[in-house]
Amino acid sequence: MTLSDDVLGRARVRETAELQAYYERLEELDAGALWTIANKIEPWFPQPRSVPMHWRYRDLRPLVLEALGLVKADDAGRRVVALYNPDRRDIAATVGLLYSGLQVMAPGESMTAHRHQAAALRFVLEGTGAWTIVDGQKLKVGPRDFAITPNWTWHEHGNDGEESSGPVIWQDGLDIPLVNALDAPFYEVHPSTYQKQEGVVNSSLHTYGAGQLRPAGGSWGKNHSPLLAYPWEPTYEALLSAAKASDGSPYDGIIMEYSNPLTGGSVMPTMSAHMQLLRAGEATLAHRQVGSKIYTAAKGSGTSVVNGKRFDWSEGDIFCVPSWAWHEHANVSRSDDACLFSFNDFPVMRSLGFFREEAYPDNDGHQPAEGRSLMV
Ligand code: GTQ
Repeated sequence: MTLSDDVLGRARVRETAELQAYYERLEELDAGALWTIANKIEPWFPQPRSVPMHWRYRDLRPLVLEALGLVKADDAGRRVVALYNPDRRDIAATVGLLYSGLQVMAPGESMTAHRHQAAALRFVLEGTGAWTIVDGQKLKVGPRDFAITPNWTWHEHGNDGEESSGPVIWQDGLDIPLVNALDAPFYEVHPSTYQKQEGVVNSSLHTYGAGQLRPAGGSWGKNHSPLLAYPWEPTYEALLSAAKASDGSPYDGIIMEYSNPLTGGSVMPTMSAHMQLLRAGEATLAHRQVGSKIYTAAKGSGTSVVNGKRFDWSEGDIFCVPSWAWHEHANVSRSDDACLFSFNDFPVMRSLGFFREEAYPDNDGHQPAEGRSLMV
């Protein structure tokens, strides 16, 4: 649908030599005529500079591992291969104002502690020895586990696996481009280089991991989830269990949001994450939302179509959906289920009143209640 700007209510001034001369005089005063740019800066709908992208794990993995021999952890700070949207390299964005990368740590390695205004999340792709200490609390995470590093919390990571257990590769997700766009970044290295570990390993999981039960009394008072790690097994079980009771969403299959157990809301104020189950043979309908999303194939393989671009993904692949882009997913396997992990900036959109969602319209431009698929 193309909307004409040649209407009352939009800027539609015809350029003349006289106006041109006037613009030049304004320019000298570091000013300008709004009507020359009004339609551009107030588009009818989102115009993301990010495009749908697909990064294949089999392409990236060898290069990520190669970094182990090329740079020392202490020199790199974080040994990460960042994923860039082509026109957004200048702000280090993977899509929209979200950043993602693949971090690699060899057995026995550990990184120094730091904190920053950007919030971070991790999704483990491979390796069994990964740990992170967040504000003194040590978490151990394994493949397909999800963990959060809320903004301004001290954090450091490592891999205490045996030589034989191999490197850890996990995916980082941060809101660095958002924080930078708002001119709000701060960064500190830890005064003692490393944190002192407090309490038992995985203490947040022991305390808040029961899901339907929460510690009685007490107060939390922080704007992020007190639960810092979300292991794969109960996540997958929750999806399988929900699938017994419901068909889920026509757009997403069985989809669960990782939530703050105290509020039911998103894990952090700027980013939320989901895990979804696509049953064997399941194909979803197309929809779109205001907000950017980064998907990771956590289990199995499938196909997604994002604004007409088709991505055939398998485990470890990452792809992105820019704001307001149509997208749908399919698990083409007849026998195996597939799971997609994703994270997004929807909490930002929701808290600012920007969030919208719509189903792909039918040929008459109607929004059919049951939706429609673009998959061919
Ligand atoms: O682990 O805190 O991929 O600060 C990029 C920047 C990870 C981290 C990244 C970071 C981190």
